Amino acid sequence: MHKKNTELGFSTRAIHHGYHPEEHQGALVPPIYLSSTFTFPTAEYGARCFAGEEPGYVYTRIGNPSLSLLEARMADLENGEAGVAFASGMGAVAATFWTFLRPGDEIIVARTLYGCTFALLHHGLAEFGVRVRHIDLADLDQLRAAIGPTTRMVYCETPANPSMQLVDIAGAAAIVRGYPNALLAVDNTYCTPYLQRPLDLGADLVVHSATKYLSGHGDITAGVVVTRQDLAQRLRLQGLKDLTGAVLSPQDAFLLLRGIKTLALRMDRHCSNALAVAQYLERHPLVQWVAYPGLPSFVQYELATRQMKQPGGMIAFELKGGLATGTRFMNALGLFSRAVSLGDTESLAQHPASMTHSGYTPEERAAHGIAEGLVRLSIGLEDCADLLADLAQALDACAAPAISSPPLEAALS
Ligand code: 4LM
Repeated sequence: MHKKNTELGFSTRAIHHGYHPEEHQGALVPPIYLSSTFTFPTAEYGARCFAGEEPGYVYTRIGNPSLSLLEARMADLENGEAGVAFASGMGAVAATFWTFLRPGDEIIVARTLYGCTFALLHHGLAEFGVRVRHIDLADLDQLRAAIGPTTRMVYCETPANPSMQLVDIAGAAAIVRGYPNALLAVDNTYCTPYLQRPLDLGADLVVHSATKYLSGHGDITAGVVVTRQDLAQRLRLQGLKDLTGAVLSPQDAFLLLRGIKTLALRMDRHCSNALAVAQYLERHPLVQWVAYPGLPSFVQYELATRQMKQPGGMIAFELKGGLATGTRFMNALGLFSRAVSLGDTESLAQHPASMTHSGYTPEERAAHGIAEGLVRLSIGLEDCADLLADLAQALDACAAPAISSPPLEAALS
């Protein structure tokens, strides 16, 4: 490649970064290194590899060429120094926590988090002596008041799963920077680096469930962390190698690299479809509220416009009649699949309180901003008119006869 990477467009980097066909028999598409172990030309060379004095590959749990390419590409797309790949998003989250937190440390986390991240914090770390403190990170004054010398990490998702609440990453980073022992880690799963780059805004670590938009096709589980070289090395040699062992398979790294090539194209379509759906839902008489960062009615609309390139493909909303109506609505959907996960080509609908966030108690959900009747949509890549028609018929099916769905033509114009 002749230009510096930073002068190249996102898709060019997503397709080319770090791969040179001439080093691989001219193969246009990267080969998969299906080898768990690597041979050493001499015993001395092997010993130097183990001592970290030789860069060669040793064993796939520590490194593998298929994983290295994926890690380099993700680091490039996030404008970071180094990436570490994991077998799932939870593998990435767990390694991040176990590597950098010790008993007596404090982690400050946003009010709302993905259910298993919440469970790991409360049923895992808290029981090992880490102090877990939830605050409303949308209010940076709360962070200023809470952070202190024992704070080792500030952790958030933005937008949060499933409430859609945002955190001002640059604002949070400016506060965390005043505490040299503290790291700001941002779960960027909902956005991907195409829509938001937390490291550019001052975060120390970016965590991904690559199972979602990065893969894009719902056929693997994977996770990635991008950060500085020194932190990545600790993540790899402690969090990945020793503490979790959550290594991604080279075959799945191949699928993930393939998905990332079309990320920008897919995200554009996810976003345009989601905006049309959110606008349609907002006008529907059966809808109580809609949270989507692309709607001017979204409480953090100004922050969304500043921080995210586009508003993303995820929508949270609640119907009048709460959970009972929401359940009827979900059961009436035909084209949308009732399924957890997100970021796939297929549109998905799920009910966080009984599914992804059922690890919270009802009291915890109330305290953490997760309405019992909240329905979450992951808007896929289907034709928008078909998605709107499916939503309209499902809403009609659960509405009183006097309420009917607004016409679809306006939503499509
Ligand atoms: C879901 N989410 O919400 P793995 N971080 C975020 C997530 O949404 C998830 C993970 C990490 C859902 C899974 C069933 C913001 C997962 C964990 O599932 O371990 O790749 O990612 O529907």
